[in-house]
Amino acid sequence: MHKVAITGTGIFTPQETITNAELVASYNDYATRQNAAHAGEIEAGTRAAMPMSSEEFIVKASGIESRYVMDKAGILDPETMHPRLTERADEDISIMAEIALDAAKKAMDEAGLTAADIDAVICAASNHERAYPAIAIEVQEALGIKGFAFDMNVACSSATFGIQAAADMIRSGSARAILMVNPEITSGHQEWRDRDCHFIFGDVCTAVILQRLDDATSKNAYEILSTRCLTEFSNNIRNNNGFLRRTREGHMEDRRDMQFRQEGRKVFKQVVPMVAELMLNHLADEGIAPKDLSRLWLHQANKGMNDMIGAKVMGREPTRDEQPNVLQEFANTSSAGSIIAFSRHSADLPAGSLGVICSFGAGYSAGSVIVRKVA
Ligand code: CO8
Repeated sequence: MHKVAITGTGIFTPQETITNAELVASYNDYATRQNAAHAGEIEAGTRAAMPMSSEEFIVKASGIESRYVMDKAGILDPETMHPRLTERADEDISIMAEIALDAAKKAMDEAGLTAADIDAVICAASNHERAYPAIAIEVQEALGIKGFAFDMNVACSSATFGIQAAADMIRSGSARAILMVNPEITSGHQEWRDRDCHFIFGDVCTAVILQRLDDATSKNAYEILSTRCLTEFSNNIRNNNGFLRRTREGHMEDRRDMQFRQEGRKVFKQVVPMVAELMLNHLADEGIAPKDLSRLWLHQANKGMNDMIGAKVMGREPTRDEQPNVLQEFANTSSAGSIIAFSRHSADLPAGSLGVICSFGAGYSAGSVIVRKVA
């Protein structure tokens, strides 16, 4: 069995941002127009008026202040309320592959690897822009990587599950080095017309290089000591869009259940203990005391969730340095969140430092990756 290390990470960040103030102004404009258009039904009591959103609520409930998006104009236009992305010809690179390439090149640079050094590509994300061919194979082709590639989806936990899949393959010898990318265009399956969730998500892409520890030359390498994944079925985060849509009466209409929806409060209450238990059991089984951890790179969904999970795992309130959040700037970027936190906040730790990358979300699903700084 070979030892495995994360030797490079990269982030693609879209150029446009939406602040809470801009988001709330657009949503409230949309809600006001809807209420005016349906004033008669609202007055007759056959339709509920759409409630207004507020910046204060968003920051207090989630900690999110801003988000990056692929198309600001379409999302903020009260006539559209979703991104408008230009259709591309089959011969042109797809948008998920394009942003994955940007992040991948940065990760490969940090690892000091070229395409010739990489044996496989995994595209792990919470949605894919088409059924087939796999986005990962398109990325593989564009980079000139030999070997194989595949897509996988475990919602917000896709990156940690992807790390486990890649680490297991490298450990057992079926690949020496693997590129894992997480292109998350959440704005495409987010429901921007629902005030309960319109503030939650942002777009980004992360990339991670994993390779044999023996081959690692990176100045920022982390050995993967152990990985653990967990799933438990729940309908509390759900999206019904899928390939059977046109087979079902009425499913081609503009339906609420074809975008992201959740029971946010239930998710909060059920996922926090599940994730804390997963991390604590994982650490105990590896003989690592929480007091020996230098950093937690947690999934970036909600500041309150992270505060609670961090306190349960560390046995005390972690400092901002021990548990860095990026959600105030990026919002929830699904699987990419914990990787952004790791990418931005891992170079400063000294050799020997221990930490955990952990993501969690729909499924339910949760993944825990214990790492130790090499160099
Ligand atoms: N402005 C003002 N008021 C609001 C707003 C708003 N925007 N939204 C809701 N309210 C109101 C509610 O209607 C409610 O009013 P009332 O008390 O009168 O009923 C009140 O505020 C309180 O609402 P909540 O109980 O919903 O508020 P919470 O404190 O629970 O906060 C959160 C809501 C922030 C959603 C919180 O519950 C949360 O973060 N939960 C965890 C969510 C989570 O982590 N989910 C994971 C989803 S990500 C994932 O798994 C990946 C899926 C795939 C990616 C999808 C990409 C699109």
